[in-house]
Amino acid sequence: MITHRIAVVPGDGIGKEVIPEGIRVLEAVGRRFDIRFLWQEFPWSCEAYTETGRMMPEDGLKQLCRFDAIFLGAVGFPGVPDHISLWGLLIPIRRHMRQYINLRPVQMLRGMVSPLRNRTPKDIDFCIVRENNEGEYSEIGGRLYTGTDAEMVVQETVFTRKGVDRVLRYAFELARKRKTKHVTSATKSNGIIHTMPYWDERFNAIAREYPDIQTAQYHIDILTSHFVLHPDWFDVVVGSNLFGDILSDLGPAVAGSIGVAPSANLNPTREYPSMFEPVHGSAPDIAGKGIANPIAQIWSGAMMLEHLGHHEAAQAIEKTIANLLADTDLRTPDMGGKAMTAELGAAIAASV
Ligand code: GGG
Repeated sequence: MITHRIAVVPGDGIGKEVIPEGIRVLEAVGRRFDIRFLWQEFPWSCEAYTETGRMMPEDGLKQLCRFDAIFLGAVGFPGVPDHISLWGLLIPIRRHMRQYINLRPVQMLRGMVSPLRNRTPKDIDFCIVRENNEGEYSEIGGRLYTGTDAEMVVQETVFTRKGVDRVLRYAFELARKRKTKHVTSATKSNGIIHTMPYWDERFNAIAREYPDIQTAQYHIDILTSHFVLHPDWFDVVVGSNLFGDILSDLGPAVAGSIGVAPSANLNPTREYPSMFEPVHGSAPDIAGKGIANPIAQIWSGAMMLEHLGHHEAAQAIEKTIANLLADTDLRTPDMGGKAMTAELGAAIAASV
């Protein structure tokens, strides 16, 4: 029996509703595969911010470093500005723990209904590799002449060679393990004059190290339309922090629901714990109703198991999700059904 210490941060909104289902399924698969979890929950959230003025305590990052992995729900709630909640919790964790890869699989599973006409599961199966530590998500910048007619604001994008090369290499290595062996780069080097031509330059340099991998490069504007019109063109898609974030909401929407989309914030060196969270946010509009789709959280749990070295257990969860969608009509409302969050979680836990 192997034991893993997992930090749990349910966060806000539906994060608090889907996390228990993720844990329920991981406990069930743990019983089958002899894996024990020691969960420790941290109530860091917008509610905590309202009470204490902080999303997490001053030593929060230090506390998290003691764990094997972090299992996170969602961050953000009306009443606390989104930049406060994100920069008070999610982004410091990603950066401090050097989780420089955000891996976001996009898959239309059998039984899912795409909003695109005539698309089937064989058409939509790709991975988005999002740069997760730098790029457009940067603290560099500021305001001048606040509150006057001369008010101005500057926000700097930061691309380092180390940061760009490592995410590109990760994408190419991932493509080597996949069927099509193809990497698409998201760029905007026609409009963004310094950082994006640099991204292209590094993409071309790294691509030369991988002659066995085919490549494509698209400006982000036309790439969004290709996602809708030709989702079957994609295998691995690599993008900067902002582009990767946008594409990884669009991809799952095209596949049928953002409610199933998982993600892994990975520290490939394993110097710090990695963090696993659904792509979706806290969804305040449906929070408290018990109808959120728990699949993204449960699938993120499978990605956590994979990272912790439990390939078979991870596969068991993924297969159970796939079978549930293919063989039953148990669906939460985002997928056109009437099932509750806990019903879906219980069904997956029971058959895993
Ligand atoms: N599941 C995590 C979450 O709450 N995501 C919402 C969000 O806006 N994230 C921003 C980001 O991933 O950069």
